[in-house]
Amino acid sequence: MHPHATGQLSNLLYDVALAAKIISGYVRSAGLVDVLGAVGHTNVQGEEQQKLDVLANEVMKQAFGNTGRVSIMASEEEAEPILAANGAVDGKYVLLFDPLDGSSNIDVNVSIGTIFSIQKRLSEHGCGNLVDCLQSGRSQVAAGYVIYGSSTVMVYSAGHGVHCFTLDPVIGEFRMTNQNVSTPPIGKYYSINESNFTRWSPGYQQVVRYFKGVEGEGLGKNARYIGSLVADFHRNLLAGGIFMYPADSKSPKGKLRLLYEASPLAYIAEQAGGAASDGKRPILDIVPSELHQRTPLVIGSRDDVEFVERILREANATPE
Ligand code: P6P
Repeated sequence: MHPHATGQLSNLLYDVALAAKIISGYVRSAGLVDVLGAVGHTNVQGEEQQKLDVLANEVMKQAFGNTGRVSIMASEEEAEPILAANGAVDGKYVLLFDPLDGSSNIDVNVSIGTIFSIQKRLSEHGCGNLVDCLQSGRSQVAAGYVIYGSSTVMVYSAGHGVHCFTLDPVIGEFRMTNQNVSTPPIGKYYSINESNFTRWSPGYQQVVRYFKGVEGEGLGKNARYIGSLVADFHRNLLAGGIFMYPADSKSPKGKLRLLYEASPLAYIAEQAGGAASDGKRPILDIVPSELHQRTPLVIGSRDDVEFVERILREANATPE
Protein backbone atom coordinates (compact mmCIF):
# COMPACT_ATOMS: atom_id res chain seq x y z
CA MET A 1 0.00 0.00 0.00
CA HIS A 2 2.84 2.40 0.73
CA PRO A 3 5.79 1.66 -1.58
CA HIS A 4 7.74 4.69 -0.33
CA ALA A 5 7.29 3.82 3.33
CA THR A 6 10.49 4.06 5.36
CA GLY A 7 9.18 1.89 8.19
CA GLN A 8 9.32 4.80 10.67
CA LEU A 9 5.58 4.67 11.39
CA SER A 10 5.72 0.90 11.96
CA ASN A 11 8.62 1.41 14.35
CA LEU A 12 6.71 4.20 16.08
CA LEU A 13 3.82 1.80 16.68
CA TYR A 14 6.29 -0.66 18.15
CA ASP A 15 7.46 2.15 20.44
CA VAL A 16 3.80 2.50 21.55
CA ALA A 17 3.68 -1.25 22.20
CA LEU A 18 6.86 -1.05 24.29
CA ALA A 19 5.50 1.84 26.36
CA ALA A 20 2.24 -0.08 26.80
CA LYS A 21 4.08 -3.13 28.14
CA ILE A 22 5.96 -1.02 30.68
CA ILE A 23 2.85 0.88 31.81
CA SER A 24 0.92 -2.38 31.96
CA GLY A 25 3.59 -3.74 34.28
CA TYR A 26 3.17 -0.78 36.64
CA VAL A 27 -0.64 -0.94 36.49
CA ARG A 28 -0.68 -4.67 37.21
CA SER A 29 1.67 -4.31 40.18
CA ALA A 30 -0.20 -1.31 41.60
CA GLY A 31 -0.93 -2.07 45.22
CA LEU A 32 2.11 -4.29 45.49
CA VAL A 33 4.58 -1.49 44.97
CA ASP A 34 4.17 2.12 45.98
CA VAL A 35 2.50 3.41 42.80
CA LEU A 36 -1.02 3.91 44.10
CA GLY A 37 -2.52 7.08 45.39
CA ALA A 38 -2.09 10.75 44.64
CA VAL A 39 1.18 12.62 44.38
CA GLY A 40 -0.23 15.57 46.28
CA HIS A 41 -0.57 18.12 43.49
CA THR A 42 -2.74 18.78 40.44
CA ASN A 43 -1.87 18.67 36.74
CA VAL A 44 -2.39 21.33 34.10
CA GLN A 45 -6.03 20.21 33.92
CA GLY A 46 -6.50 21.02 37.59
CA GLU A 47 -6.97 17.31 38.28
CA GLU A 48 -5.29 15.60 41.22
CA GLN A 49 -2.34 13.71 39.76
CA GLN A 50 -2.02 10.05 40.65
CA LYS A 51 1.39 8.43 41.02
CA LEU A 52 0.61 6.18 38.06
CA ASP A 53 -0.27 9.24 35.95
CA VAL A 54 3.21 10.61 36.52
CA LEU A 55 4.87 7.25 35.92
CA ALA A 56 2.95 6.60 32.71
CA ASN A 57 3.75 10.11 31.48
CA GLU A 58 7.47 9.58 32.11
CA VAL A 59 7.37 6.20 30.33
CA MET A 60 5.76 7.77 27.25
CA LYS A 61 8.29 10.62 27.17
CA GLN A 62 11.18 8.17 27.51
CA ALA A 63 9.80 5.77 24.90
CA PHE A 64 9.41 8.45 22.23
CA GLY A 65 11.73 11.23 23.15
CA ASN A 66 14.96 9.62 21.93
CA THR A 67 13.96 7.56 18.90
CA GLY A 68 14.45 10.20 16.23
CA ARG A 69 10.99 9.36 14.92
CA VAL A 70 9.11 11.99 16.92
CA SER A 71 10.05 15.67 16.89
CA ILE A 72 7.53 16.97 19.41
CA MET A 73 5.02 15.49 21.86
CA ALA A 74 2.01 16.82 23.74
CA SER A 75 0.73 15.14 26.88
CA GLU A 76 -2.39 15.69 28.94
CA GLU A 77 -0.08 15.86 31.93
CA GLU A 78 2.13 18.64 30.56
CA ALA A 79 1.16 22.29 30.12
CA GLU A 80 3.40 22.77 27.08
CA PRO A 81 4.56 20.53 24.19
CA ILE A 82 7.72 18.49 24.83
CA LEU A 83 10.53 18.72 22.27
CA ALA A 84 12.30 15.46 21.46
CA ALA A 85 15.64 15.10 23.24
CA ASN A 86 19.05 14.40 21.77
CA GLY A 87 18.62 16.59 18.74
CA ALA A 88 15.89 14.30 17.39
CA VAL A 89 14.30 17.49 16.17
CA ASP A 90 14.03 16.18 12.61
CA GLY A 91 11.60 13.41 13.53
CA LYS A 92 8.79 13.10 10.98
CA TYR A 93 6.04 12.62 13.52
CA VAL A 94 4.13 14.37 16.27
CA LEU A 95 2.76 12.34 19.17
CA LEU A 96 -0.15 13.48 21.33
CA PHE A 97 -1.23 11.34 24.24
CA ASP A 98 -3.15 10.90 27.44
CA PRO A 99 -0.71 8.64 29.29
CA LEU A 100 -3.26 7.20 31.67
CA ASP A 101 -6.90 8.11 31.21
CA GLY A 102 -9.37 7.30 33.95
CA SER A 103 -6.71 7.45 36.63
CA SER A 104 -9.28 8.27 39.32
CA ASN A 105 -10.25 4.62 38.91
CA ILE A 106 -6.75 3.25 39.51
CA ASP A 107 -7.03 2.69 43.24
CA VAL A 108 -10.27 0.74 42.85
CA ASN A 109 -8.96 -1.57 40.13
CA VAL A 110 -11.22 -0.34 37.34
CA SER A 111 -9.93 -0.55 33.75
CA ILE A 112 -7.91 2.47 32.59
CA GLY A 113 -6.11 3.29 29.38
CA THR A 114 -3.49 5.13 27.36
CA ILE A 115 -4.70 7.08 24.33
CA PHE A 116 -2.38 8.18 21.49
CA SER A 117 -2.62 10.22 18.31
CA ILE A 118 0.06 10.40 15.61
CA GLN A 119 0.34 13.31 13.19
CA LYS A 120 2.97 14.15 10.60
CA ARG A 121 4.83 17.34 11.38
CA LEU A 122 3.99 20.26 9.10
CA SER A 123 7.33 22.04 9.32
CA GLU A 124 9.97 20.35 7.13
CA HIS A 125 13.02 20.86 9.33
CA GLY A 126 14.12 22.29 12.62
CA CYS A 127 12.30 21.84 15.90
CA GLY A 128 8.70 20.71 15.97
CA ASN A 129 6.39 23.40 17.31
CA LEU A 130 2.91 24.06 18.68
CA VAL A 131 1.46 24.43 15.17
CA ASP A 132 2.53 20.84 14.44
CA CYS A 133 0.41 19.77 17.44
CA LEU A 134 -2.67 21.81 16.51
CA GLN A 135 -3.82 19.77 13.50
CA SER A 136 -7.35 18.49 12.98
CA GLY A 137 -8.08 14.87 13.71
CA ARG A 138 -8.76 14.35 10.00
CA SER A 139 -4.98 14.52 9.30
CA GLN A 140 -3.96 11.85 11.82
CA VAL A 141 -1.78 9.15 10.24
CA ALA A 142 -2.53 6.69 13.04
CA ALA A 143 -4.24 6.63 16.41
CA GLY A 144 -5.34 4.22 19.07
CA TYR A 145 -5.38 3.28 22.70
CA VAL A 146 -4.24 0.64 25.15
CA ILE A 147 -6.77 -0.65 27.66
CA TYR A 148 -5.44 -2.10 30.91
CA GLY A 149 -8.41 -4.31 31.75
CA SER A 150 -8.87 -8.03 32.32
CA SER A 151 -6.11 -8.19 29.73
CA THR A 152 -3.95 -5.51 28.16
CA VAL A 153 -5.20 -4.78 24.65
CA MET A 154 -3.72 -2.35 22.15
CA VAL A 155 -6.18 -1.06 19.55
CA TYR A 156 -4.96 1.02 16.61
CA SER A 157 -5.68 2.10 13.09
CA ALA A 158 -3.31 3.56 10.47
CA GLY A 159 -6.13 4.25 8.06
CA HIS A 160 -6.84 0.69 6.95
CA GLY A 161 -9.29 -0.61 9.53
CA VAL A 162 -9.12 -1.11 13.28
CA HIS A 163 -7.09 -3.96 14.74
CA CYS A 164 -6.72 -5.27 18.29
CA PHE A 165 -3.67 -6.91 19.84
CA THR A 166 -3.67 -8.64 23.23
CA LEU A 167 -0.53 -8.72 25.37
CA ASP A 168 0.54 -12.32 25.87
CA PRO A 169 2.27 -12.27 29.29
CA VAL A 170 4.00 -15.58 28.57
CA ILE A 171 6.02 -14.21 25.66
CA GLY A 172 5.75 -10.49 26.49
CA GLU A 173 4.45 -9.65 23.03
CA PHE A 174 1.19 -8.27 21.62
CA ARG A 175 -0.63 -10.81 19.43
CA MET A 176 -3.43 -9.91 17.01
CA THR A 177 -6.79 -10.96 18.43
CA ASN A 178 -9.24 -8.92 16.37
CA GLN A 179 -8.80 -7.68 12.78
CA ASN A 180 -10.88 -5.10 10.91
CA VAL A 181 -13.22 -4.37 13.81
CA SER A 182 -16.67 -3.22 12.68
CA THR A 183 -18.98 -1.42 15.12
CA PRO A 184 -22.70 -2.33 14.78
CA PRO A 185 -24.61 0.70 13.35
CA ILE A 186 -27.09 0.57 16.25
CA GLY A 187 -25.70 -0.31 19.65
CA LYS A 188 -26.86 -2.15 22.74
CA TYR A 189 -25.57 0.41 25.20
CA TYR A 190 -25.72 4.07 26.02
CA SER A 191 -23.03 5.53 28.26
CA ILE A 192 -23.45 8.87 30.00
CA ASN A 193 -23.07 10.17 33.56
CA GLU A 194 -26.76 10.61 34.41
CA SER A 195 -25.96 12.36 37.69
CA ASN A 196 -25.35 15.41 35.47
CA PHE A 197 -28.91 15.26 34.04
CA THR A 198 -30.05 18.56 35.54
CA ARG A 199 -27.03 20.34 34.04
CA TRP A 200 -27.65 19.15 30.48
CA SER A 201 -29.40 21.03 27.71
CA PRO A 202 -33.04 20.00 27.03
CA GLY A 203 -31.79 18.22 23.91
CA TYR A 204 -29.55 15.82 25.80
CA GLN A 205 -32.26 15.30 28.42
CA GLN A 206 -34.61 14.31 25.56
CA VAL A 207 -32.00 11.96 24.06
CA VAL A 208 -31.61 10.10 27.34
CA ARG A 209 -35.39 9.88 27.79
CA TYR A 210 -35.56 8.14 24.41
CA PHE A 211 -32.69 5.79 25.30
CA LYS A 212 -34.37 4.97 28.62
CA GLY A 213 -37.72 4.33 26.92
CA VAL A 214 -39.41 7.17 28.82
CA GLU A 215 -40.23 8.77 25.44
CA GLY A 216 -41.24 7.01 22.26
CA GLU A 217 -41.38 3.26 21.92
CA GLY A 218 -38.13 2.87 23.78
CA LEU A 219 -34.90 2.06 22.00
CA GLY A 220 -34.04 -1.01 24.04
CA LYS A 221 -30.63 0.20 25.18
CA ASN A 222 -28.91 -0.78 28.39
CA ALA A 223 -27.10 1.85 30.47
CA ARG A 224 -23.43 1.12 30.95
CA TYR A 225 -21.14 3.79 32.40
CA ILE A 226 -17.77 2.84 33.86
CA GLY A 227 -16.42 6.36 34.24
CA SER A 228 -13.26 5.40 32.36
CA LEU A 229 -13.43 6.68 28.78
CA VAL A 230 -11.25 3.99 27.22
CA ALA A 231 -13.23 1.19 28.92
CA ASP A 232 -16.61 2.64 27.92
CA PHE A 233 -15.40 3.32 24.39
CA HIS A 234 -13.86 -0.15 23.93
CA ARG A 235 -17.04 -1.99 25.01
CA ASN A 236 -19.14 0.14 22.65
CA LEU A 237 -16.65 -0.29 19.79
CA LEU A 238 -16.92 -4.08 19.94
CA ALA A 239 -20.54 -4.57 21.06
CA GLY A 240 -22.11 -1.43 19.62
CA GLY A 241 -23.16 1.52 21.73
CA ILE A 242 -22.91 5.25 22.20
CA PHE A 243 -20.90 7.29 24.68
CA MET A 244 -21.85 10.88 25.40
CA TYR A 245 -20.12 13.53 27.48
CA PRO A 246 -22.12 16.70 26.78
CA ALA A 247 -21.17 20.24 27.52
CA ASP A 248 -23.18 21.28 30.55
CA SER A 249 -23.58 24.16 32.97
CA LYS A 250 -20.49 22.98 34.89
CA SER A 251 -18.32 22.21 31.83
CA PRO A 252 -19.57 24.61 29.13
CA LYS A 253 -17.06 23.24 26.59
CA GLY A 254 -17.37 19.66 27.72
CA LYS A 255 -14.96 17.78 29.97
CA LEU A 256 -12.99 15.63 27.55
CA ARG A 257 -9.96 16.88 25.65
CA LEU A 258 -10.00 17.16 21.87
CA LEU A 259 -6.41 16.44 20.87
CA TYR A 260 -5.56 13.34 22.89
CA GLU A 261 -8.96 11.88 23.82
CA ALA A 262 -11.75 12.78 21.38
CA SER A 263 -9.71 12.96 18.14
CA PRO A 264 -7.86 9.63 18.39
CA LEU A 265 -11.00 7.80 19.51
CA ALA A 266 -13.00 9.50 16.74
CA TYR A 267 -10.41 8.26 14.23
CA ILE A 268 -10.85 4.72 15.54
CA ALA A 269 -14.65 5.02 15.61
CA GLU A 270 -14.83 6.17 11.96
CA GLN A 271 -12.35 3.52 10.84
CA ALA A 272 -14.63 0.91 12.44
CA GLY A 273 -17.71 2.27 10.63
CA GLY A 274 -18.91 4.31 13.59
CA ALA A 275 -19.06 8.07 14.08
CA ALA A 276 -17.94 10.78 16.48
CA SER A 277 -19.37 14.26 16.86
CA ASP A 278 -19.43 17.21 19.22
CA GLY A 279 -23.20 17.03 18.88
CA LYS A 280 -23.21 19.10 15.69
CA ARG A 281 -20.16 18.29 13.55
CA PRO A 282 -17.60 15.48 13.17
CA ILE A 283 -14.90 15.58 15.83
CA LEU A 284 -12.28 14.96 13.13
CA ASP A 285 -13.21 18.19 11.35
CA ILE A 286 -12.53 20.40 14.37
CA VAL A 287 -9.39 22.48 13.93
CA PRO A 288 -7.91 22.93 17.41
CA SER A 289 -6.83 26.36 18.65
CA GLU A 290 -5.44 25.30 22.02
CA LEU A 291 -3.44 22.29 23.15
CA HIS A 292 -5.76 21.30 25.98
CA GLN A 293 -9.05 22.43 24.54
CA ARG A 294 -12.10 20.46 25.54
CA THR A 295 -15.04 19.31 23.46
CA PRO A 296 -18.44 17.73 23.96
CA LEU A 297 -18.27 14.14 22.72
CA VAL A 298 -20.90 11.84 21.17
CA ILE A 299 -19.16 8.72 19.85
CA GLY A 300 -19.89 5.12 18.83
CA SER A 301 -22.47 3.38 16.65
CA ARG A 302 -23.11 5.43 13.53
CA ASP A 303 -26.92 5.45 13.53
CA ASP A 304 -27.01 6.23 17.25
CA VAL A 305 -24.73 9.25 16.77
CA GLU A 306 -26.94 10.46 13.90
CA PHE A 307 -30.03 9.98 16.10
CA VAL A 308 -28.51 12.09 18.89
CA GLU A 309 -27.53 14.85 16.43
CA ARG A 310 -31.10 14.88 15.04
CA ILE A 311 -32.71 15.16 18.48
CA LEU A 312 -30.29 17.95 19.43
CA ARG A 313 -31.08 19.83 16.18
CA GLU A 314 -34.83 19.49 16.77
CA ALA A 315 -34.48 20.62 20.38
CA ASN A 316 -32.47 23.67 19.30
CA ALA A 317 -35.05 24.44 16.60
CA THR A 318 -37.84 24.31 19.18
CA PRO A 319 -38.23 27.58 21.14
CA GLU A 320 -37.94 26.82 24.87
P1 P6P B 1 -17.22 11.90 35.14
C1 P6P B 1 -11.79 10.09 33.76
O1 P6P B 1 -11.48 11.06 34.73
C2 P6P B 1 -12.37 10.82 32.54
O2 P6P B 1 -11.46 11.75 32.05
C3 P6P B 1 -12.75 9.80 31.47
O3 P6P B 1 -11.94 8.69 31.47
C4 P6P B 1 -14.19 9.47 31.85
O4 P6P B 1 -14.97 9.09 30.71
C5 P6P B 1 -14.70 10.78 32.43
O5 P6P B 1 -13.57 11.48 32.92
C6 P6P B 1 -15.66 10.53 33.57
O6 P6P B 1 -16.08 11.80 34.02
O7 P6P B 1 -17.51 13.38 35.26
O8 P6P B 1 -18.44 11.13 34.61
O9 P6P B 1 -16.67 11.28 36.38
